[in-house]
Amino acid sequence: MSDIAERSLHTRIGRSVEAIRRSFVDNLFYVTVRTFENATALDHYTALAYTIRDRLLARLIATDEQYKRLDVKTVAYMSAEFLLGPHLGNNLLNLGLWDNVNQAMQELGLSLETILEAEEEPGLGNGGLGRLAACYMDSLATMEIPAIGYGIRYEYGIFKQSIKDGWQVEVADAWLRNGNPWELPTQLRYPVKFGGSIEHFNDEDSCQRCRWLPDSIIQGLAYDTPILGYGVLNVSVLRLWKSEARESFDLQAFNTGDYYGAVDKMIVAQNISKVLYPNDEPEAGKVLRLRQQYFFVSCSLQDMIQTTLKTKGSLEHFPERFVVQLNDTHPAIAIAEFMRLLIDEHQIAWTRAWELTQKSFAYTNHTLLPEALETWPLELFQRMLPRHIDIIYQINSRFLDDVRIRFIGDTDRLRRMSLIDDGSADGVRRVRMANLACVGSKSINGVAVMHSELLKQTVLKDFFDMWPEKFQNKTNGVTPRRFIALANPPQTALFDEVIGGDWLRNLEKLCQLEQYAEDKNFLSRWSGVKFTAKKRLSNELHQSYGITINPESLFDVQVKRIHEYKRQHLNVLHIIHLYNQLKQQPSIDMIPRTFIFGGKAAPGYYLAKLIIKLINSVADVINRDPQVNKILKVVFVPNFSVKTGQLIYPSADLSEQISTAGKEASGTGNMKFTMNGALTIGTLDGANLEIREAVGADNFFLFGKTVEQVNDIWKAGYQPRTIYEQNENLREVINLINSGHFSHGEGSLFRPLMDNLLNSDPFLVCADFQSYIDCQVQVAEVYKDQEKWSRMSLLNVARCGQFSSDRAIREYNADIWRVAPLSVEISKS
Ligand code: NBG
Repeated sequence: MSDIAERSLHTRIGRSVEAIRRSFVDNLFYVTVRTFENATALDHYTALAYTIRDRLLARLIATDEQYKRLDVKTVAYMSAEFLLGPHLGNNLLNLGLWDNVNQAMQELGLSLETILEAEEEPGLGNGGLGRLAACYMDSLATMEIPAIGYGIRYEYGIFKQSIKDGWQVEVADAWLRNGNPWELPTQLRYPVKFGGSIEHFNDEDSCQRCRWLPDSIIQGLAYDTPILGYGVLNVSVLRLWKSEARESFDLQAFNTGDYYGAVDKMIVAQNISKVLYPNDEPEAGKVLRLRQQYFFVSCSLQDMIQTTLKTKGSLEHFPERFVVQLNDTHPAIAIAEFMRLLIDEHQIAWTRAWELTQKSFAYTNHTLLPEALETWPLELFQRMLPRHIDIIYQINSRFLDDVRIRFIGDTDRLRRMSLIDDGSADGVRRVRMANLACVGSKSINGVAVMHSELLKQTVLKDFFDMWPEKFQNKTNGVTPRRFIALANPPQTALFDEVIGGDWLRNLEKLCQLEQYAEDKNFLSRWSGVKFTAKKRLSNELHQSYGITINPESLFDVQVKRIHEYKRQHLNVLHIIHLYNQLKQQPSIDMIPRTFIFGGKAAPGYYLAKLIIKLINSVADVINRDPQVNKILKVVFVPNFSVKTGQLIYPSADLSEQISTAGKEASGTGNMKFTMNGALTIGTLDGANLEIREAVGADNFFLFGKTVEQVNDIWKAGYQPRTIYEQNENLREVINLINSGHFSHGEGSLFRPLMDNLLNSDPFLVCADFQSYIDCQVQVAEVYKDQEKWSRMSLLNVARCGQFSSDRAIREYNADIWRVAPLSVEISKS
């Protein structure tokens, strides 16, 4: 090999500091077209991203080649959301290149930290559901389970939140504006049809067939993002679809001279993958959302079918080649689309097609809130997907025959289980996506023990009666690579030192930390780790927003989507209660606390936005008041995201998990906090239950009504106003808000929220108020004893191993997917 060739090879893949440095400088010039002197932080980021991308390609290719050669069964994780967070740091970690890159940047006089900061994060999800999908992709690769993620390449992700005058303001998230080094464009394209009509006909063998005559056809183009495993060579692919007009778009329009008509159609096609919908809002007429769902599902299934035909020769073997996990009902239309593809396009008979479907799909439910269960107006569905509604009717008719046989004479059950809501409530007939998912799947799971139990007792009870064997629990997990190693380097270094190397892949090994629970020396190092994280956040907040907080104070943190059921307003009521105490008794012995909030409200969710305004208004008054602001501080960190999460989780002393019992399916933030040594104040809801069991009741601050008590309260006829009248603390807090104290005298501003609490209080804020503030008193008591707090914190971490997404993925694989792991190898030659 010539010198030059050897060097170029080296700069592409070499792992040495020198190779990385050279490669970076090359990329800075040849990719971003900047001289070293003129380059910005973004240019540095881009150059480094390409440098790192080059170094992962060999693994990607090797994985692809080995999976293909051995024709392995593959998990297809279908999700409308993947909330990935920044890639660069994660890829450095997983490639084991962190130290060398850090040094290479230092030698160039650059800071790796500043470069990492410059990455735009792909916000292709709303919250926990999308982040879970990202954690699962990470664990699938790390566990060496062949997998592909399928989703949508939204041009605009979840909106960016800024705060103006205390209110949330939404700004479009043009995350692709500066390009995206991590995605590899492919040539994979599939057509997707919409609208029109269907036609039944007999084929040459006199078989009844159906033909779909769509009125438009668009095209999906695949972009692949490599997802690296940690400590292994396996790389999974996240395949996201972008919608396009077909190249030959609407020739007819051209021929008749309607150029602008054709252009309009092209724009309609491109719009499908344009923007992620924020959730937590009423469905009302989101035609585009149904289009998005069908679009990505259709592309993904066509892709899997093509692969199966290529490798197995026949779709009879589809269930041996793929198992499709439906992440909530957003991709549930896949059941009908798979049937259509098998029957209409691959001439498989109905009965066989249905068997193949039921063997291939599995469904995860993520919510108990009835209003969040997806349904689509039948009329809309029919107009957009005429063939699918026909198939759904047929599935339904056969299914209801089975129900009739099982439950003779139970007509109400038939009505409840039907895939079609007959519109008896509001006159609008609807397609029930959860029912479709249940009927077409071999397994149905909830995301925490309690959630899975409640599913069986409530929203999916009828399906449980019918098929108890389909129901499972798979408690959520989160990846410790991102949420410990990347988020909290000092903690990682300490664990490396005392447990040794591979705890990040075997999180249960954290149990070895228990032996230090009585070791004062260690406990003080442990508090030191926490203090470092608190200082880091304090500095960051100071730099970015000019806010000063005291790292010695208790960091009391609630970061998650803003929603009434998550009860950020309960937290605020407690803050005002402390404020009242301080105002009334300035010399009271109160531990200093910094309350940190973060989270986005759905743009159309008025009360959630009013909660944000309330937090900021209370912050404004408290933070300015010299009588209290040495003790209390309130901060709303704008634009909560994966990136800000990585900064905030490690800094928390106290994790607020205070949803009304029975409302939070699992929660995953709760796990991220626990892994970083925060103690939880929480209700018996979602995975809090399992966290409390794991870490020990003594190391968890429990409060609030249980699910049973919540049900009893509603049965007995809940009267929040009576609680208000009887509870002086609550009355003082609510009266102060209503007096306009936090709104420049404008007492009406928070009325809608306060009236809601007093008149209906759908999430039992009043009922849990006293229990919550009592529990907060205990928190403060324990915090006074720093050593005790530190011990409890250490025990939380030592016992949180089961909340790694690796454990979750292992369980999914053992009980649902049954895919054989395969270690990818790269020959040294
Ligand atoms: C959310 C739940 C959370 C859960 C995540 C991931 C939806 C529909 N559901 O409790 O609210 O942790 O899913 O399972 O976003």
